[in-house]
Amino acid sequence: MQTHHARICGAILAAALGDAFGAPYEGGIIEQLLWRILGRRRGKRCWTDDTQMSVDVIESLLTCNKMDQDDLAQRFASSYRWSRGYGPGAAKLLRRIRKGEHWSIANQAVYVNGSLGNGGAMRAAPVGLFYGAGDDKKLVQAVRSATLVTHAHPVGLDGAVVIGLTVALVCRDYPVQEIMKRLRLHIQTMDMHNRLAIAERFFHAEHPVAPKQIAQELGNGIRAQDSCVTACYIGLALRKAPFVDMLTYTREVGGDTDTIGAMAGAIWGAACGYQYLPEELLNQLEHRRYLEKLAYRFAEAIVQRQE
Ligand code: F2R
Ligand code: MG
Ligand code: MG
Repeated sequence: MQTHHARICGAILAAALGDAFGAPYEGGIIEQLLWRILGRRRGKRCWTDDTQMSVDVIESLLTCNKMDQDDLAQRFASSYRWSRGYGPGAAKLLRRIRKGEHWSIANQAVYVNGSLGNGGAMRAAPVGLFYGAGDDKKLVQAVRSATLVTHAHPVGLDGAVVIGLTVALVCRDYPVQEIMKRLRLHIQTMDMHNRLAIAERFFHAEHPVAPKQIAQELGNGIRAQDSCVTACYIGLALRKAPFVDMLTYTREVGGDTDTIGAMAGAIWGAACGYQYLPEELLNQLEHRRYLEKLAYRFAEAIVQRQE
């Protein structure tokens, strides 16, 4: 597998692993008990909404060869299953779309200003990879369009830009300082700028900052401002460490562990490539072969676009 292919496949599979192996630790005791029942199928680790919606994004991009919001909305709505652990607002919104409401109405029907959850960011990596070779402006526009289908709030949109742009830049080996500089150019809310400023301070430290401090200062919650920069920091700061160390660190940060794991995983995978993912974990992943084939097809399509 060529380097660029390996990085694209790495980003997709690492995100799925981060999701499936983070899910048992997400949320409070009730969510964790529920996931003990729902989270295993035929001996495999199930993925959650994070991976399902990323699969929808990839399938949509492969079919339409561009970001098509109407197509995406239909895919999100038809693959929705409560057992994948969707966000409460997202679940309501997707059921409305299923009943025929247009996404541009539904995305402001649950929360007046739209959702600021991290559900747009958790599926932004494939958009970043697909538009990665063009200029940042086009990429950011595509990420915002893909996010808007369910997350109209400026903070929800900014969270997706943080993840989509970071994945695209790390895939092309940009240094951390340059990634931070470019993120600052495209982020529109103070909430996200403040988190980025903290992360930049942490990047100057010699070793990765302790997970507890990350949780306190960057956040570990379900809202975009409490998890996207956190994942960006984890993925970048631990990109030279083994994948399992990144997973353990994410678990210690706690909170929304499946989503932080999925977003940090995408960054880690784009930096390191598929070949560095542990076989032992891949073997436990639900629908591993399907995901690998999809990721490979996606990588082929991206490389063709760029030729
Ligand atoms: N659903 C889960 N995990 C179950 C744990 C739920 C937890 N106890 C909790 O609700 O705090 N995980 C999956 O959901 C996350 C992605 O969510 P998404 O798609 O963004 O959904 P939603 O519902 O739109 O937003 C999530 C929560 O954010 C708050 N929120 C959003 N917009 C808001 C607004 N405008 N004003 C105030 N609050 C807003 C709400 O609490 C939403 O429930 C991922 O973790 C995924 O794994
Ligand atoms: Mg989830
Ligand atoms: Mg989550």
